[in-house]
Amino acid sequence: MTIRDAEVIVTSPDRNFVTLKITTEDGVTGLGDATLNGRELAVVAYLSEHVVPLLIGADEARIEDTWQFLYRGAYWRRGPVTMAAIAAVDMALWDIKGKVAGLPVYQLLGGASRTGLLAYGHASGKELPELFDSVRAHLEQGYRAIRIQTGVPGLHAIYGIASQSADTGGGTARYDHEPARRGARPVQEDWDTRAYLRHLPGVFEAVRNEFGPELPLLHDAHHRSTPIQAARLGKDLEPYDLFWLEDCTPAENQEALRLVRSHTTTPLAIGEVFNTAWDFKDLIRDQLIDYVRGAVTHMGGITALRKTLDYAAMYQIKSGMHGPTDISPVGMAAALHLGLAIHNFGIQEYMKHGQRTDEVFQQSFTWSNGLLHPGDKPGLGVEIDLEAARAHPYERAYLPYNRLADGTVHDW
Ligand code: CS2
Ligand code: MG
Repeated sequence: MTIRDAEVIVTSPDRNFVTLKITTEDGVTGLGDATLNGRELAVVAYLSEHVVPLLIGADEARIEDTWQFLYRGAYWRRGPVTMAAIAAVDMALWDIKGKVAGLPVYQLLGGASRTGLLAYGHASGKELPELFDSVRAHLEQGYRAIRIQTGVPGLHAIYGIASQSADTGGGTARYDHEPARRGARPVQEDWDTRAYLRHLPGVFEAVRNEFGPELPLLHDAHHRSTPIQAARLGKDLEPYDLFWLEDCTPAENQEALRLVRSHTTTPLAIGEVFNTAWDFKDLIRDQLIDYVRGAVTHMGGITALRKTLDYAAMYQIKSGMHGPTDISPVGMAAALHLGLAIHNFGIQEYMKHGQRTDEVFQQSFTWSNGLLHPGDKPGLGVEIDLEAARAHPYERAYLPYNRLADGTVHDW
């Protein structure tokens, strides 16, 4: 068979999503997620101008060869835009291969290695009472692991916390769908690492005192500390036995993790902003991390992330696939199929999409008793309602950015 058509679909139910729909000459369709939060139209252009024309007439069964052609044939390699575009093609071809075989993708990847996937949710609160309520709400929803994010005294709007703010009319911006306070121009948030480092250990002591020592707790430091600050944070959090400390320091400089690692035994998760195995190579080889945070959508697809995770498995490093709501239901489904099949699965991030998103994307995954499962529909198990998608046109929405008290731009 060959590819007859490839359509790039942009829709914005609860937020912007970019979806690639490939159709074979026999009418078999496959979906791929190409969503790059805040830079969606760059991927749309890359797909529309430089990928879709090359797919028409290609053999959809040749997934590896197509991946290598799109990666090496472009000459210019790597980067979030290129790899999200390749990821969408890869996911769509796996979706098609599963439908043609009559098997869910995880069966094509070697079958299930577990009954379900441990998931973690995002508890947040500006202060402890609100945070505790959020933890309880997530426990009631069945989460067996919970990420803890709080406000910081003296700071007005920071990542991970729904915030009262003028630009949301004074109402509390909804965090539960993704980083709040997004607009057609990047919204400025504030940051003070020393205040954060002073405050956070006390938050985890209070959470442990309230919820006990067993509950797996995670925290996302979101790239904001220097290596030595990250080392101090990891050390200060050791008494609270975190499941992981995420993005403790910007990791383009992979050497930085060597310094952090030398000071703390707190498990480290890195890589949601990475897009190829090469970004992870030294971190894995030198065992500087414990979890690979790569997302199928950003890492070039199932084919590429599987290879990265197989390499990580040699060092007993596990998956911790990125799964906020800016990973579409298609990208999430791909993560669940891959996570079910690999041996070194660690944990899956799971922020529930909104109702409008669920109306656009018909999904077949299950979430019960704290575990996710991709379902057994052939392929990825997700379909898109084009009419519903068209009812939610794209709207420009950038992620916030940070400035320090002296006005210096800082990692968000
Ligand atoms: C966060 C993300 O979920 C996480 O771990 O780092 O919400 C991140 O802020 C967004 O995906 C950025 O688009
Ligand atoms: Mg993160």
